[in-house]
Parts: sequence; C-alpha cells; structure tokens
Amino acid sequence: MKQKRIMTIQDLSCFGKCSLTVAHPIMSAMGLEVCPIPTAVLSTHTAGFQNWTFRDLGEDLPRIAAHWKSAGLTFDGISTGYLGSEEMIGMVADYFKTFPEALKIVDPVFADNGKLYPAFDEVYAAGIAGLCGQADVIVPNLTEAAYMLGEAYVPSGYDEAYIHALLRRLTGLGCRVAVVTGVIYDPARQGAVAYDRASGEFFQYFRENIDVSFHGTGDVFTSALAGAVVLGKSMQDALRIAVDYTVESIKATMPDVKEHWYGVKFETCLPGLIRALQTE
Ligand code: PXL
Repeated sequence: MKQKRIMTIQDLSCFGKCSLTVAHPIMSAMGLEVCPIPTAVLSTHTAGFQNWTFRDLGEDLPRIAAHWKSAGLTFDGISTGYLGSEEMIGMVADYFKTFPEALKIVDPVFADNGKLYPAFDEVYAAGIAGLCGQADVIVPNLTEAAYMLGEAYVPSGYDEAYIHALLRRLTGLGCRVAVVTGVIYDPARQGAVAYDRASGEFFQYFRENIDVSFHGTGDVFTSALAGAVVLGKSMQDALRIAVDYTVESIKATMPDVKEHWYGVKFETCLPGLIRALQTE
C-alpha cells in the first residue's frame, strides 16, 4: 500500500516536548512519511519558561513550497500548529492553495485556560480563525473556540447542547469538521467531541478526567488525530485513538509530575498507539 505523506508546519522548540518534536515522532510511529516545516526555532516553548530564544524562519516557507511544487511533490495531509506570527498564517494559507490535494488539519494553538499565549493577541486569533475556514478539520480547545467566535469563554458548567451548538458555529468558519478538546460534562470524565458538517453527525469519546495539567498534551492529541485521519480512520476511531494515547501519555508522566511539568512522556506510549492502529 502506498505510504501516506503528511507535512507538518509548526515551530521547533528544542526543549519542552511540543509542536514538531512531538508531531514528527508520533506520526512517524503511526507509519506516515512526515515532512516537517519549522516555522521558527525556539530554545524552549513559551509556557512556563522565561527568556526563550526565537528565530523566525518564515522567509523560508514560500521557498520550500516553491521547491516542493517544482519537484512535483504531493501530500495526503498538511497539519499545522503553533505558527508564531500573522505573516506566517498567510504563508500557511498559501501552502493550502499550493497543495490542494492534501487534507488540512489546523490546530489553532494560541490560547488555553481562558488566556492567550504570551506571544499572541486578538488580531492573531482572528487570523487563525480565517485559516480554520480553509481547513478540513480544526482542533481548538474551548478557549481558542471562544476567541475565534468572539464569544465569552465558558470554563465549566456547560452541557452537551452548548458544545454541539459551539461545534456548529465553529464549522460555520468554513471547515468541514470541528473537534473540541478538553470537554468535561461530568467532572469524572474528560474527552473530545466532533461535528462533521457534511454528514450532520456528532462524535465523542471520553476517558477518566485526570486532574493535572501538562504542557503539550494538545499537540500530542492533534498529532495522533491528524495521523489517524490521514491514514483513513473514521472520525470516531480517530477520536478514540487520540484521546486514549493522550490519556496514556499523561498517566505515564504522573509519577514525575513535578519534574516533568513541561511535557508528557509520549515516547514511552508509542507502542500502545501502534497497537491501537493495528487492532482497528
Ligand atoms: O504546545 C503548544 C506550543 C507550541 N509551541 C510553542 C509554544 C506552545 C504553547 O505555549 O509556546 C513555542
């Protein structure tokens, strides 16, 4: 069978287990050919560290696309994460036009827990909302969903009707499928809920709610989801594979929660992810 090929466009944070250092190994383990495009190089991620270095590599993005196009390369998928600047959002939109054959998965990555990440503002959030309109699948958390829709963030106490209506409004941005992560209806359970505008179906998958917050779990989830979707899994299977893998990665990190706050030990759980794909 022809190997699926995905490009992933996001930053390379050298320390901290997020973005490319998570997406590349996870999707490679899933059997995809992964072509990474670093948008920037940072010494660490920006959540919890201070004085990180940041080198913008935006200039190279159009050049890489032009070269790949002239070399006749095609892609089954494009997944995007932390981009770093509004200019970069425009460049990624150009990639979407240059490689129309690819399934496009956009993780907004600009906010969490009701707050924007340090490097971003409302203008950036609006730019990402525009990019989400050009994607096939978007993967916001509840904070990003609220910012993109210009609504108040509802941290808890919502019900299924609220989440379903939120998902409908998110697909109104222009994408076909919206997935929201970090959904908690019952304090004992946490999961992801998806809506496919084309079929009108909702999907959901929940696991036990582990009351701890690690950085980078969103990137782990989106990498597994993007890999599964590009491999041709159904949305229901993709949700289960991605939620289970994220939960297992969090559990593997719990014994070291203090020392390992910056990211999860997703590497040690890769064998389980590979098994989950084989048992489909
Ligand atoms: O995990 C998301 C992410 C990715 N890359 C960088 C970040 C963050 C979140 O803060 O700072 C550089």
